[in-house]
Amino acid sequence: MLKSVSVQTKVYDGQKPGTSGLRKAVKVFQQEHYTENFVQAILDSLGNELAGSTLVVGGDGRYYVKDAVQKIIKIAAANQVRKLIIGQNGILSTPAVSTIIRKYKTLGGIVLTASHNPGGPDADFGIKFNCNNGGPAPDNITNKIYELTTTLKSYRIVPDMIVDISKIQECSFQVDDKEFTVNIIDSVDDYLELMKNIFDFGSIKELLHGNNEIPPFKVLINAMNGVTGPYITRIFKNELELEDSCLVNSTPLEDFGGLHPDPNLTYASELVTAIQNGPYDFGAAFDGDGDRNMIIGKKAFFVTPSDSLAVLAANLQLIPYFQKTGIKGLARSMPTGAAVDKVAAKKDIKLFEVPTGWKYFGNLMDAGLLSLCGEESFGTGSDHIREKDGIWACLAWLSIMAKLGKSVEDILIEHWKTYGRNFFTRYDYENCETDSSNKMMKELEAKIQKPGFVGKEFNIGNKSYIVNIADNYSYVDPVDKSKATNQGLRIIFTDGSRIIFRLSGTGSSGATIRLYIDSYDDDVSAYKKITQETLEPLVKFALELSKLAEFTGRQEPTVIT
Ligand code: VG1
Ligand code: CO
Repeated sequence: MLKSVSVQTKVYDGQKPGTSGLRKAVKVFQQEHYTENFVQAILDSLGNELAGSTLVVGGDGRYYVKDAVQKIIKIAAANQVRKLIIGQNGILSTPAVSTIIRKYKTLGGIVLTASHNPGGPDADFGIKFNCNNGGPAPDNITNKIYELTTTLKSYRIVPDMIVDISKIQECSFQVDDKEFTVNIIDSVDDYLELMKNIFDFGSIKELLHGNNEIPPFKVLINAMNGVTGPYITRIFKNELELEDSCLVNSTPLEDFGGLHPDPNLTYASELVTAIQNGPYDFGAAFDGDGDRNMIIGKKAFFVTPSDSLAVLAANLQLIPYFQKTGIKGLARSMPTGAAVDKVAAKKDIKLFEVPTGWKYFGNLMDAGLLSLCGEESFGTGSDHIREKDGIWACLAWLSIMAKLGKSVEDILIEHWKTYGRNFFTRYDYENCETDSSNKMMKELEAKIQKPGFVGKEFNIGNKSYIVNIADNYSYVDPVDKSKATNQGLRIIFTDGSRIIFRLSGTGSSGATIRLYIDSYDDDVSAYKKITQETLEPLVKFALELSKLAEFTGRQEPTVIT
């Protein structure tokens, strides 16, 4: 029989989860007791429900995942958890964790990932807790976890427990007279089963391989050395019978092969170049933990995530899952381009706007109000789980294309002709100095909230804009009435154009300033326009108004999407 012991610890400051879990440098997590403290706080936050519970554990395969899994096994065993379900080698994509929590009705899950942040001994790690609905813990729970970390005096652990997580197996132990079970499962099985229930794999297969009348549809899929490797291999190679050469970077690596596993035009340039120069009709890339996606068409025609959401919304009825469930509602995060709003209005579907972060969609889905949602940050998903889901988005696009029989570009152009076009861009200024970034935001907030700012007219480019709303965005959840404040500075003009400034909540050091611009154009020739040219005057105005260069010393953004 194994025995648990209590270990004295000291409080670490700053264990406050951000937009999506606690993210810090690996070196920070490797400090003595640091990871243990946070895991103990997660378990303590579950109160009476913890004893006898089942939890899911898995991560994106980055450096330190395996160490963290072993620590979690030891701590969970000592805290009367009855069972852990763990992905083989610690591998589970974020959407797979959500799937497994829901399928086996567990109390929740611990996700080991820093998502799109680089991995390796000198890069980032992260820990996130998901609740029994399969979704990221909401603010009241992450606040509770944080509170617990500030007073923690000790944690419980079973020092002698070791489980071989490389083998699919179920093993049971006696710990302090109670049974404790660890079930190491195949990382892909449950997720694959869900995808097969949602989509018509037969029609996707026909699209990909062609038939007597249509040529094969050539795709290139890039896992960016992240967790989606085994998933795309099973789905696209084994099930849909694509050749090996259609899948790139499909082995999860602890340092993502040095890549920044963030699927956008800057960091997924390898995919963009390959599609630009190759015979491909379609390309997709995913982030480290598999919840983000980028979709591009022939010659690397780029689909902005805001447009991707709108196109999926307009064509959702072509996917078997939604034929069964109906379309209950649509939603986007506040900074996301408002293209989906036009679809909702035309189809008379309810639309919700929530703060940045997937955790804000969960309540709406649980209440049966929401079917499809997305974020401008390359996140798209539906109520099949409670996380955004990169591979799901790719399969959704392929399903729609199989039915419509059109190219990505033609689908977009037709969409813009029907609904008008929202031009959207995001400028990221990564790793700025924290104090000066905060100061910039504070000053900007004061400026836009001065009496007279609303109603003011500005000549920007060759257009005149009148400020309609200027505020610091806050949100009241329509289901449980919880409030989220300080979610970004908004300047909204009477024509619907929007300028938004936010500080990122996922960085591991310094501050990242995000500037989002969204502007609607219903001119029939809007489809011919170029986004960056179109939005340049609004960008320039936003930078001058905020004095960003003055505060941060940055002339250029790190990333433009
Ligand atoms: C970013 C994105 C946000 C996303 C979050 C987590 O947050 O803007 O839309 O939900 O990352 O995505 P922030 O606070 O840095 O802007 V992931 O793929 O890290 O789970
Ligand atoms: Co992610």
